[in-house]
Amino acid sequence: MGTATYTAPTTLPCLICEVENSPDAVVCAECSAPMALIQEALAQERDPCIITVIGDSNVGKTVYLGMLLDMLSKRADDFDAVPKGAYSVNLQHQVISYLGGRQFPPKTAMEVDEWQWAYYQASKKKKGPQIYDLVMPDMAGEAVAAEVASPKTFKVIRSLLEKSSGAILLVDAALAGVGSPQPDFFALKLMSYLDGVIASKQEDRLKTPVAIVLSKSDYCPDCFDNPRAFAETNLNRLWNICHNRFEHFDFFATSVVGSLGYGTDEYDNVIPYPLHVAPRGILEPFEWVLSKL
Ligand SMILES: Nc1nc2c(ncn2[C@@H]2O[C@H](COP(=O)(O)OP(=O)(O)OP(=O)(O)O)[C@@H](O)[C@H]2O)c(=O)[nH]1
Ligand SMILES: [Mg+2]
Ligand SMILES: [Zn+2]
Repeated sequence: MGTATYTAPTTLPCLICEVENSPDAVVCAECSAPMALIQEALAQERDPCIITVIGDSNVGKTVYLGMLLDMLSKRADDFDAVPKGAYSVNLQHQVISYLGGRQFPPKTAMEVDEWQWAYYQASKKKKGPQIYDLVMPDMAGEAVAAEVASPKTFKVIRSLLEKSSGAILLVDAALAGVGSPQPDFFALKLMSYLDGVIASKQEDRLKTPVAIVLSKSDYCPDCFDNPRAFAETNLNRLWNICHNRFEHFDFFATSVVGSLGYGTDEYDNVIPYPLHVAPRGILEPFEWVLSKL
């Protein structure tokens, strides 16, 4: 009677969806987020900061995120970033290996349990001891599209966005630049979905920073000269919703490859091959998001 004995927790709440899981689970039973994330977050005793990379299928999320993580772990600029858990390195490893073999990585599977998640501890050397525990999953664009079209199909996406401190929205600048309305409409839908998920009071503009990354800008170099002007002209619907509903947003031109070659696959589809990797504008959006947190 009265003797306090230590008992290990019988369940652990998922970091993303808060559903209780058994401590030896590998992935969350509800949303498939890796439980290693939760163990890691508990060990840090800090609330992790979730930055979500979103965008349509084929906009370049996997390539961008893999490259970003690789640059962070190579101490680009004055960032210092340490992957937590070997699983965090998989995405970057995969993307860099494919690019090194002059290929783009395959498309991300729809199944949530096949997404790669990365948990990084990042800090800026010049800015003193502030540490960010960054959680960044690589989602499939088709899952994002399905969730936006009919909410609750992919609960993990909604939970993630609710918990996100910042978002990086990728928009295909190459498509927008040749006059396709698809990137603008998809981005508009995503922003209005995001608005619905994080809105607290209707009248207030949202404070969550959103970096809009104009991907594949190597196809339209004028993007680099003035990303905002490019967006105002070619992504006007997105431009307007940003101004009306978001307090912190900005546009960034990025590209991962310097030159492309073309070949055909087994079905005679023409596909591009990255002949040489020349990342441009990868860190800027990320750095901007951190500066607004
Ligand atoms: N020119 C150019 N093409 C790119 C660049 N990044 C990606 N691409 C092209 O875009 C395609 C899709 O890139 P991914 O990163 O797989 O796209 P994703 O957004 O992850 O797509 P899902 O996994 O389907 O959601 C690649 O196969 C390349 O053809 C870039 O910087 N420049
Ligand atoms: Mg992908
Ligand atoms: Zn979960």
